[in-house]
Amino acid sequence: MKALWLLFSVLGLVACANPDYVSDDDQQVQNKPMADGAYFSKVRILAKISWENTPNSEQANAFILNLSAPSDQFNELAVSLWMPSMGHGSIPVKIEKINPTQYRITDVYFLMPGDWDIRFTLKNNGVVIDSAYASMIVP
Ligand SMILES: [Cu+2]
Repeated sequence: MKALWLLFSVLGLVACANPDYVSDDDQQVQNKPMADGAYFSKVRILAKISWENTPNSEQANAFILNLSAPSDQFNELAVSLWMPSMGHGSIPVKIEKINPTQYRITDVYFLMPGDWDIRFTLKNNGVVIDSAYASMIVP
């Protein structure tokens, strides 16, 4: 966890130190999807996935989403699954807000082994505020 924060700090410093060289490519590197979380760059919140089981395509999976800070910029979290290589999604997940920085996501069905994105969207009264996704290989 500390290593991840350090990584973000370093990326932030590099971006600030070389403002003339910041390009879309740099932005994409900074926002490169992680397997264990996602970074919402607009609201500047890191969301970390903590699996309750070893994720796999054979059963329903569940995880806790831990936000790095509470925020009053959004009042709704949407989560969906997407298999980019095949262009299809999955069954809707269930989302339960535990507290201002924690959500429990259940009924996470990866329908087949392979590459899956977990897409997160933050909304405020139905308006999309920010979005990010995690990207992982599911056995
Ligand atoms: Cu598929």
